Amino acid sequence: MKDSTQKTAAVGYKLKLAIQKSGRLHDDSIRLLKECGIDISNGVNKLKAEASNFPVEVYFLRDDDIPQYVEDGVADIGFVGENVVYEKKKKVTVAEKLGFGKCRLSLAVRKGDDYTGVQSLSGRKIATSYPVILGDFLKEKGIDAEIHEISGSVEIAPGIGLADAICDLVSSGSTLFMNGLKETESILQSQAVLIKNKDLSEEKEQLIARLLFRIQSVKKAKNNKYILLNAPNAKLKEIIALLPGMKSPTVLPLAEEGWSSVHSVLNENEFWDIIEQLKAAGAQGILVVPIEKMIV
Ligand code: PRT
Ligand code: ZN
Repeated sequence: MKDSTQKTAAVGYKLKLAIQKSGRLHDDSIRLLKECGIDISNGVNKLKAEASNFPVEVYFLRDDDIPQYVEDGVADIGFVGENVVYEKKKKVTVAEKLGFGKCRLSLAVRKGDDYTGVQSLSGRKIATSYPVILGDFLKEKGIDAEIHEISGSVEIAPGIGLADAICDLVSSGSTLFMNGLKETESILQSQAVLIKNKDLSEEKEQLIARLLFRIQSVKKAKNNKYILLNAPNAKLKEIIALLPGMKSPTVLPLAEEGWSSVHSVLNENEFWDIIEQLKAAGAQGILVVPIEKMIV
């Protein structure tokens, strides 16, 4: 791996990656690169920074500008929220969901308002920074409402009489709560994604494939846990049947006669269910260990 990285870098192919300069996606973007073994010098006050151990140059930009830069080929790829990608409607390819920056774009009205469904918004004024996504949603639902575009502090619009409803990003819901609003409809689930330019050279596509391979290994590792347990040999068959593993579990004899150590990998979604069943089947000394990278 290392040799081919150096070779590729030596012939001059380098990926240009755009990430958010500062804001909610910045730290997680840097962290993901680090988990992929890509170290960049701290470039918060710079326009760009270079990785020392992967042929990539990182550009620090405002999130709203990233789809345009990627469409134009100023950057080859970018990390940005799906909400921005769909709002900007630029010609880029969404290549991978990155698992951070999760939020939803939702409609909200004042707590005391009557709301019996989206049709309640007919003829009403909705404040948003996402006029394109909201417009498409209303059109699809056949609702004729007025969209009032504002660039920030959307949540205060109903309180100051600027709008009857809002359409904004929500994560914990506390901003809506503090402004006396209630969420009525979620119109888009969003997270950070890797977007790429539609017309890249074969060499750049190969670099992106290597980066995606690393990202997928990091994501898989986060969703899985390594599990070690002791089992009486008489119960081994039953216990092994409960474990999915990457192939089949590893079974090693313990120093104590009649017992074995069983090692496997469990997915986070089914984790607690399986642990309970393992205990009931006679497993003891269960250890659960995080996995750093998972190559399958
Ligand atoms: O300066 P720049 O233009 O780059 O940044 P920005 O200010 O436009 O964006 P920023 O940093 O606020 O958000 C970047 C991206 O993070 C967004 O485009 C989303 O993809 C993602 N994201 C995830 C969020 C949220 N969660 C989020 N909660 N973006 C904004 N919010 C805001 C929301 O607008 C509302 O004001 O947080 C408030 C609601 O949060 P809760 O927790 O109170 O519900
Ligand atoms: Zn922005």
